[in-house]
Amino acid sequence: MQLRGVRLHWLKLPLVRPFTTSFKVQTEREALLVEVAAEFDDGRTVTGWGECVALPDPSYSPEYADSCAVVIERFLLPRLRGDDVIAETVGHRLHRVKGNRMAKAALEMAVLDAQLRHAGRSFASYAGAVVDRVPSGVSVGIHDSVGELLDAVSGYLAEGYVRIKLKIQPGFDIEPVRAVRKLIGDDVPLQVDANAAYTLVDAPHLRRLDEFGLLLIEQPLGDEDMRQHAALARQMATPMCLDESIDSAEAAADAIALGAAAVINIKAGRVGGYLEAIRIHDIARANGIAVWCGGMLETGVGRAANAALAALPGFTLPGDISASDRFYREDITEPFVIDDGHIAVPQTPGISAAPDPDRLAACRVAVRDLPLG
Ligand code: OSB
Ligand code: MG
Repeated sequence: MQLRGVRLHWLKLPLVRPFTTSFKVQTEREALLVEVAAEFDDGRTVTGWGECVALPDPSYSPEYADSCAVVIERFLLPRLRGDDVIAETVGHRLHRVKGNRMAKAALEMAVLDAQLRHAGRSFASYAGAVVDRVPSGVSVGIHDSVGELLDAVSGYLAEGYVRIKLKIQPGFDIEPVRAVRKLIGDDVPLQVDANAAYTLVDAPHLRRLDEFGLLLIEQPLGDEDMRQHAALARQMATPMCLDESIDSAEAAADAIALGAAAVINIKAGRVGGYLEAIRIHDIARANGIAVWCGGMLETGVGRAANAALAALPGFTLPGDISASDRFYREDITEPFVIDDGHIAVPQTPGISAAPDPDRLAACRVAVRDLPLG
């Protein structure tokens, strides 16, 4: 294919309620979408969509939405000139640009979307999905009081979510987890995510989480602290799961070899794209390491892709793939709904769900057509 047009859309969607993590309070999602027009050898031009998962500031990752926009325009697009662009070689063509994986992922996703739409093939079929619906977990933010947290968790359980993930931070950890475990009983899968808020000196404190029968503890230590995570894993019974630390298949292989990860949270954006995400799935599966699909408050555009990725056989734990209304009163695509604790795997051609033009226009705060050179 040949890229004939690339357009960036900056959107703002209000959240149904604030989402607080150890690093930030979010009250709205500032989303960045990549739209490509791809012309194929048969003369057909097909539109593809990608969602960039970067946040508006470098609080979760070094990348942020505007850095991604600049990198896409200045450094990535010039490497995708010519008529021989295919999704499977985008990663290779962009390899000399270091890092910037969220920017790369968004562009590769848009190219792959166009390619699959042109071929009339769903991403689920392309990637090797083995189920047509995936269990739906919910990520619950930090609350001002344990009482408010319990109300939130009760509400999500009533909606059918099959797994609860609690955000924790120093000062909001042992007692909230104890209270939630007591509320939900021993049978509901429960896990925690610290978003890198602790250090290894907190090991004795974090060990107190072992009594709650958690599925896993996600990224307690810093992004670069692979060896420290391995040390902490040896001191805890709760399985160690990495998120921020895993930015590539190589990092996943290292984490597994080091004993730093018994479980991996896979986010395609964080690792440079859905194709790298599949490679991490394959490495983990070959090593008997469980993976699950993380989320970044995606709009329906990216949520569609996550639901299909999570249908691969190694995704043996429920993902952060909630219904659209977990975050948005109105999504920009057909909303994803929770049915009997599950989200349906999209079977339509492409990897993304295309945004509704009216919703796109209503949520858009900026748009830019990028020069193709
Ligand atoms: O650490 O998994 C995380 C959201 C933004 C940034 C980081 C994380 C999260 C979540 C939300 O936990 C997951 C979701 O989209 O449901
Ligand atoms: Mg996380």
